[in-house]
Amino acid sequence: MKKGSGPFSKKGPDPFFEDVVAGLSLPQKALPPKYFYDATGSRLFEKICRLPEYYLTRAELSLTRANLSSIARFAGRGCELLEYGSGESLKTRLLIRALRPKAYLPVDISESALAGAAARLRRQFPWLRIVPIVGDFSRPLDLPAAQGPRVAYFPGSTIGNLTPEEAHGFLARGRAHAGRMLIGTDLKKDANVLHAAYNDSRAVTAAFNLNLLARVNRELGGDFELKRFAHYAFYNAALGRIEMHLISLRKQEVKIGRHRFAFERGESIHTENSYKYSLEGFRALAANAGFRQARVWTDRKGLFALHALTAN
Ligand code: SAH
Ligand code: AVI
Repeated sequence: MKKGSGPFSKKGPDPFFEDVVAGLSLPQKALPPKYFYDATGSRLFEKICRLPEYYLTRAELSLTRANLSSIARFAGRGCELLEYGSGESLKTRLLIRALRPKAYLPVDISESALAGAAARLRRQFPWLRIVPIVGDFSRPLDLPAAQGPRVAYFPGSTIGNLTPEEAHGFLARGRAHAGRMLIGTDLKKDANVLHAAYNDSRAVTAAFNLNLLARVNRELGGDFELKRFAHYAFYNAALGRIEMHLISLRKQEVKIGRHRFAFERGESIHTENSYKYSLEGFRALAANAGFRQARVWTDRKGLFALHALTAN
């Protein structure tokens, strides 16, 4: 078990432990996707972004490059740039070059991804004030006071990992952080294209999904046998989302500390939703949370969208 963490940590109850126990006690077992991103998970996600089947990153990069000057006009040069779920801050480099922001505030739950990105950005943009913030955007965030106009950037379709209700709450809270937002969403499309993106031929997505169980073993002393679970991802058309699950390949029991969890053969742990929005669907979601869509850009293939939102 990782030192200083786990159920018996001196720092008080461990939210990871509590969320895992609560999630595995539900009738449909579930684990929150934010726990994918330990150092291994963040590295695996970076690999996913480079897979031929995972079109999302390339589509968003290409639409950002193609529309950089109008994106910069919307954001306003010299603003403070706040980014939620910044990861390796790949697309952000384009924005930093175009906007020359006064400060860059990347927020991420993954300490390792945040530290790696900040070090690279400091080398690439020595003039830029970088304020990395380890935090959880699914809860109220305590941010340093803004010293000028602040624009929030939430690329990658990470908002799609929230349910529409959670996304509404996130946007409503975000109004206190920034009056303008740039949000990347994956668009609805042929289910075969979606299926391939979440079932890649090199099984990197499978490794990313299974790492969640490995992390429970490493940090919470769980005894999941990874070989006894399989990655499963499918498009739920009725709900407009990819669902990722881990399927128990046999009847078994898993221990985490003093807790025991029974699995039937074929029973699943629901690990992630990835919502795909139509342009109108996301515009309506943003409007309900108090944002007007000022602009929207899409890539040439119509795979991905970047929404420019202004608080009403
Ligand atoms: N923005 C990058 C990375 C997307 S991956 C891109 O577009 O490619 C999702 C990122 O959000 C990861 O870096 C992950 O660590 C972070 N993340 C996921 N859930 C989070 C949460 N609840 N709070 C903060 N960061 C979170
Ligand atoms: C971070 N997020 C937007 C990714 C997605 O596509 O939902 C996470 C991911 N899950 C499987 N592959 C990538």
